Amino acid sequence: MYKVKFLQDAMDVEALKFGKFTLKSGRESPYFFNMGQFSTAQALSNVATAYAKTIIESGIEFDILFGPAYKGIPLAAITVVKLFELGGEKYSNIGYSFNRKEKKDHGEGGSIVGCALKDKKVLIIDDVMTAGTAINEAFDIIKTEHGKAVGCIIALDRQETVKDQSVSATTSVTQRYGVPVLSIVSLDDIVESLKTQLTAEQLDMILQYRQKYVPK
Ligand code: OMP
Repeated sequence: MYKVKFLQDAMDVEALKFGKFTLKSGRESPYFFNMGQFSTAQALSNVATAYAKTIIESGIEFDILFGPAYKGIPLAAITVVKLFELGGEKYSNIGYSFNRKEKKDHGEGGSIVGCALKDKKVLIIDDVMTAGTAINEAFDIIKTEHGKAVGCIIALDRQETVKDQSVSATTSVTQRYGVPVLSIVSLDDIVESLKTQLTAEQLDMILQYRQKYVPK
């Protein structure tokens, strides 16, 4: 139910757009998901609810929710609060943290703001996974900080292959790091839930794109 609501909210705030977009990977996509469009109190509260419910349902055990800069920062902050509101006592001591893009050499110093990652079970939170480049950087940061990455949660799994590979980026992350990748929704969910709201041409472009980049 929260998946359908999340997708409807994404349409309402125009986070989910259809047209012609060039991705970080260089691919030309007929759709794009822009998390930055969730920018008002109610929209953010709904986003946090969808992330928190996905995490709670998974039962994954962790100490810290880590949001890589920049887009992961507000996501970690709002979701950790929502986890406590919805999940209660079990989540009361979950910490949050994020990295600075520029290392600070004065004041408290360091590159991590919030809970230190050392010896902690860390869940990474981010917006979208396409080729997995952004998430790989987050795993590197956690390793450098001597934390233990136990999984990732993203809003949208585009389910795409990484260059030259036969599996999706999310599967490849699971294989490489041995941890689960949770997502609120996937491209399949977009097609299923929104097909009646898309024009025949939009749907056709998305199905062609899925055929080309999403492994069976
Ligand atoms: P990868 O690093 O290739 O997994 O791409 C994920 C990043 O691409 C996200 O963190 C976004 O910065 C951006 N992105 C979106 O925000 N929405 C999309 O629908 C697609 C992308 C993208 O460029 O692939």
